[in-house]
Amino acid sequence: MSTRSARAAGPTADVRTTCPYCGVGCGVVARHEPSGAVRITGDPAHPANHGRLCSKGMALGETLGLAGRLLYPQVGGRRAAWDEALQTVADGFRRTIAAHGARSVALYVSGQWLTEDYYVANKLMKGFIGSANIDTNSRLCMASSVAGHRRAFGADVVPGCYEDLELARLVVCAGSNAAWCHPVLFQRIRAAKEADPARRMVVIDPRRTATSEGADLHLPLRPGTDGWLFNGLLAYLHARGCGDRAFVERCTTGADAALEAAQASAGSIALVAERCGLAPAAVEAFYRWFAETPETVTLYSQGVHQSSSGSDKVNAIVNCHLLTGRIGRPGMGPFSLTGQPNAMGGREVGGLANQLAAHLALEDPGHRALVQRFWNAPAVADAPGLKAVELFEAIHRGEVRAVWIMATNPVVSLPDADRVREALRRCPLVVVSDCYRDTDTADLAQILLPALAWGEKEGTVTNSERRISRQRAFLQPPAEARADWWQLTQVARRLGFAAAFPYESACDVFREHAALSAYENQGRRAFDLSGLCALSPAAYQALEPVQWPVHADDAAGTVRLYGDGRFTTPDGRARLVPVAPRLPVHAPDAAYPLVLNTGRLRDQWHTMTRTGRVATLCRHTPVPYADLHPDDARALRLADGQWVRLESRWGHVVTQVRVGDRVARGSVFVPMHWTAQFSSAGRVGSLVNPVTDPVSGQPESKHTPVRAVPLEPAWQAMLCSRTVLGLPPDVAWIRVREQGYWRTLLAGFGPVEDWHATARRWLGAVELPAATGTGQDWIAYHDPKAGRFRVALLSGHRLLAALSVGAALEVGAEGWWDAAFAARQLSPRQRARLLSLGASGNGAGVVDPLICACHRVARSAIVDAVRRSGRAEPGEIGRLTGAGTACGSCLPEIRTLTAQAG
Ligand SMILES: Nc1nc2c(c(=O)[nH]1)N[C@H]1C(S)=C(S)[C@@H](COP(=O)(O)OP(=O)(O)OC[C@H]3O[C@@H](n4cnc5c(=O)[nH]c(N)nc54)[C@H](O)[C@@H]3O)O[C@H]1N2
Ligand SMILES: Nc1nc2c(c(=O)[nH]1)N[C@H]1C(S)=C(S)[C@@H](COP(=O)(O)OP(=O)(O)OC[C@H]3O[C@@H](n4cnc5c(=O)[nH]c(N)nc54)[C@H](O)[C@@H]3O)O[C@H]1N2
Ligand code: SF4
Ligand SMILES: [Mo]
Repeated sequence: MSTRSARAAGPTADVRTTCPYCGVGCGVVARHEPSGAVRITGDPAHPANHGRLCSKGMALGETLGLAGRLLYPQVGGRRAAWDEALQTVADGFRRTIAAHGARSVALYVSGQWLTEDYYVANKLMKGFIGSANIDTNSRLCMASSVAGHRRAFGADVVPGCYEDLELARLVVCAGSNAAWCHPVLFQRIRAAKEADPARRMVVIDPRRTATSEGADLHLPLRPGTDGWLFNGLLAYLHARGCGDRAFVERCTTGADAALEAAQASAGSIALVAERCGLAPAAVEAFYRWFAETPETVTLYSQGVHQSSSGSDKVNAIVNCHLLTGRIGRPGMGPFSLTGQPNAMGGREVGGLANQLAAHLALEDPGHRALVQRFWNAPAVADAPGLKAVELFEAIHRGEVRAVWIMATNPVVSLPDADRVREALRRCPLVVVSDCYRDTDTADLAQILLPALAWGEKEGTVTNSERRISRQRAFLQPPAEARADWWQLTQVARRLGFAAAFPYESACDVFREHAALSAYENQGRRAFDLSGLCALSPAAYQALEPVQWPVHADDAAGTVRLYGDGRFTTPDGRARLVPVAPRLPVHAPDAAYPLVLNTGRLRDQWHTMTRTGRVATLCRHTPVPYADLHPDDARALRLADGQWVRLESRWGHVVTQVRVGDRVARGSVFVPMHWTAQFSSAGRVGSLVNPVTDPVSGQPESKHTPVRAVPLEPAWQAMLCSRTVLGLPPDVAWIRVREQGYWRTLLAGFGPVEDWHATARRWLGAVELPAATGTGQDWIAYHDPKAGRFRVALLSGHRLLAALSVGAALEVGAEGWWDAAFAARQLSPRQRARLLSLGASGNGAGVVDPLICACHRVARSAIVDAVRRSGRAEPGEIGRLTGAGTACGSCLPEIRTLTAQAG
């Protein structure tokens, strides 16, 4: 994929860098073409992806434009010079600290940061401001793994590597939809399975997903019951004599207590099956396969972490690997998949409120003294800071009075998100650093600081297998955007800490970070970059991907840890942790009978600030939906495509319904991505309960009781327009980005007296594209008997906007609007059909989804090809349509469509 750009940084040689999305950490090559375009391809030399990219990576070239970027600092809504903005931040923080103490200020940061940004923020807060009130969106993501790893291994270590997933003969995916969330890694697993079909995959997820579709066994367990399932496995393994007694005795502690807890809670398959809502035979098959397969890897992600017992679930999984000694050796081990590109790096610098830098422990006075000496800091925070959910509570109560939010969008992503929005409205000082101007969080900032984006910034990220890779710049910084580490350094200097913040480049920061990891280490701490302390700027620039620890005497890095049975606890033994499984805190009841589960879609990244700019990525799932089981839908009198209001005790969303058996009875799934920029009430975070895990502080984002209230709109409309149009507060709307225009679906609940006047008000605000005439030309069609009103606004022969209103939604034939908006001049035929949409419309509420983003093949075309070819086989569909022949992210969906036909 390529895009035009005149921002080449320096010579136009290929630049090797790393994808800014998921924790797979794929290598990317950016090439400036003579046309001025930047071509993005996978880096064949990168060990994570060997040249492959998924649909989001392939579309990176289309995210490089400057539309919507935040390009200048702003103070109080007006443009300001950097000096003024930085001084205002520093003064605000200084005044707040003087009046209310160091704990009245906070930083809230992000696993999408580079390690260098993160290091500087953490040092400023914990070493110089002297409070640990820095937390990160990793609290919503990886905190339960961090807690689980530290309890089991004594350090936050992922022992294995990606190759283990190819060597494994059994891959267990617990609470992970890797086919969509870690697509390139999933393709590596699939390829290994295709080469040897005897390899097995088990997927543990209450939902049917693209990951579960191709699995040998799918366990659709009752939400939140993983603790019973893995405790049951531990008890089973012990009862069958599958434990590795020598390993357990020599290398672990706590096995007896863990077994006792497992037997007490999940001593029989019948009990586990009952607790988890699974068929006993399915549980037995899973246990038997695990027992008989030494080369087993258990992958886990948010279905495990985002739970009020997330840390215990992690330890329940790790216990099974410790009992069998399956850890740190080829093809075996527990494997926590990291979400964000630098979720791992953020933990290395101690970005969480209860950590210290370089995997040192905040609660350990010796570690605090070490860091204080190394930083030459006045004091190092000696108490944990506020964890994300607590932090925004403290802002709401007025205890934290100044917050600087960087590279995250908490008004969307935190639970109880309406309260988070209210907290920021009340907060005396809100500073936001972001690359984009219009985000739900930036909307509430008094000070906005423009950050460099991917392709413009320099630094490092660490992926799920501990591999450190460089992100390199290949574009000129636009306007006044600056690196996040630079912004923090400047504020630190203005707060009087110039000597400790001398950095002039990302390389300066990285070397200090590496030196701290080596400082007084002598092999005691797993996180050790002593081999990278002395990199020259040129060597840093050329740094090849490498897995930590990187010891001074072995710069090649470390593929696996703990294979020798020595762990990073004081006694060198791993700990099995007794787990007493708990159900989610809020159970469904008569008032809120459904359980809300939330998560990701294949082609969107979180709050859509980047992927939401790419029309092809928006076409995979154009409209947010609530997935409901057909039985629940029937009982609630909800039909596919109907508008629904979901309500919880914390808030509500309005969305459309998708009926199907992807979810179990009693469950509803809503994607996490939609924001106030894309919908009137689509932020699912406003529904989510703010309950957290007592050990990790991670929120229970996968489990909130809700109810579904069908909405009966008085009218529905589709509005297409070249620019974003403002809409009145009393209508529900969802905005879809299309190529060159916006498509908005609307639902209204009161009568509209005069559609002509209303249409003029809504559509009249559309901005004319340059080089269009100034005259506006309205054409309208009204059929009061049928209740249908259509209007189009043209300038000359160019279409500016169109609206179709009626009792049902009318969206138009596939591709028709794309062609109409792309035309410099509408043909007479197009013009004539503008007002007869009904004749060509499909009448459905949902636009035909794009399954293959690379070759732009819609679902209907694939279904058609399946029907025509009579051969239910993805290769054949690829030959006929091209679908699935580029990045391959859509292959799981194509397999499902062919299987349905076959
Ligand atoms: N396309 C895309 N990819 C991404 C991201 C993105 O935004 N878009 N974000 C990245 C980030 S930051 C992260 S953290 C990862 C997340 O990657 P994943 O964790 O794989 O993604 P999710 O969709 O959040 O949740 C995974 C699954 O957990 C299931 N689940 C819910 N409750 C339970 C339960 O009680 N038990 C079990 N076993 N499963 C349950 C859900 O049904 C869901 O299918 O993805 C990364 N990759
Ligand atoms: N309901 C529900 N909520 C969830 C989850 C869930 O599964 N369900 N998952 C949780 C998880 S795992 C995660 S990781 C979070 C993610 O949630 P967020 O972190 O809030 O989501 P993003 O959209 O990734 O926000 C990143 C922001 O940083 C900006 N940005 C990107 N790069 C840079 C940069 O280099 N510098 C600066 N200054 N800004 C930058 C982007 O434009 C964007 O505004 O959501 C969590 N929330
Ligand atoms: S799998 Fe996709 S999103 Fe993840 S790093 Fe690779 S290309 Fe990027
Ligand atoms: Mo995440």
